[in-house]
Amino acid sequence: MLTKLHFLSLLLRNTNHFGMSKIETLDEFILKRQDEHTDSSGSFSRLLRDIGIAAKIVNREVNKAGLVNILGVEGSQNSTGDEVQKLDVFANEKFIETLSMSGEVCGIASEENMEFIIPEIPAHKKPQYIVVMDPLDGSSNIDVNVSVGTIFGVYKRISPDSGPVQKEDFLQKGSNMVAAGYVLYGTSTLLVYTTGNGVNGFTLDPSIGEFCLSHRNIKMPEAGNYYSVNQGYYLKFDLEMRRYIDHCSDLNLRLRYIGSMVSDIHRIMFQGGIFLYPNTRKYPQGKLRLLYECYPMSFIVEQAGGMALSCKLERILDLEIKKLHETSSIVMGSSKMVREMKEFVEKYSAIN
Ligand code: AHM
Ligand code: MG
Repeated sequence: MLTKLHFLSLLLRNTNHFGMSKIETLDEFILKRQDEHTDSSGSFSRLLRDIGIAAKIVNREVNKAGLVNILGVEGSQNSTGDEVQKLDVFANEKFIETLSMSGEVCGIASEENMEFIIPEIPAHKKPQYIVVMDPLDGSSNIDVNVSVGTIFGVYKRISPDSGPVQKEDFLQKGSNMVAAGYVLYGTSTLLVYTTGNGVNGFTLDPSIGEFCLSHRNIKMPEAGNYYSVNQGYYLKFDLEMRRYIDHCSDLNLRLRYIGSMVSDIHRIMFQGGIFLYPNTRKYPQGKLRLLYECYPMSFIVEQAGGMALSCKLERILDLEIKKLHETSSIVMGSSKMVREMKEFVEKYSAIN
């Protein structure tokens, strides 16, 4: 018979009496973390849970996209001039809708909207959280059934909560983020997030419709065999970046470039490597958006033990931001490799 003590010890080991691991869902994980903070109001936990719900809705749509003919270009252009596809619009709407209804968010900024959004807030609530997001990253992959992702970051507002949020609430450095995460809609759907205390990953189990803890305390290898860059732009990169890319090739590193930052970084999170989106002639300030892409992904990468710098060798999380849709060059990934890239840039910029 299962004694009380035996039962407790199994519980502590997170296994059942058949010796199988107990599944820990995202909601359970969030609640457990919340219980560790006695002063917590639960607002942040509810916000994270709602992000999980929106991700499940988008996942459902991503999976059936081919069937319902939702694929294809909608015809409009997003704020940075890229073509907007139907699934981008859908994902954007679902995230905004879910976050707005949660009552835990006082402002949302999305890569798909020129301006930030102020949700309607129930009279009895004074939410403190701001969410910034790229609802569907890597949208050029949608039509061909290749992985896409969602990126999100969470800030606390800094303006007085007696009135609506202000632009300054959004234009905070990445180092002020209180949480960041991504969802990868790939062969499996994964939600990976950090609140500044390590990184954890949850895989969606479609049979029960829950994100289940699958990757506890993710640590990125210090180095790896992969580099990820759009090599097609090689001639448009600065000399020092070209030299570093030559070096990666000399080392016989494997080039992998999916064209979805979430997917490319996800590989590096587990297998180690380096991801680069340098400034080019077309994008002299880089292409990737600081607020929606670079800050959140850098926060996650640093929390996993990696590094994230601009091509001017500044720490991404310390960069000042002046516009919602500001872009930056970025190099991120395994710490040894990013440090080595830094040495290359220092060496070759000294020569010029
Ligand atoms: P998106 O958010 O509009 O999809 O664009 C961002 C994507 C990144 O995921 C990816 O790293 C990059 O753009 C790919 O750009 P390129 O096709 O210029 O290599
Ligand atoms: Mg993007």
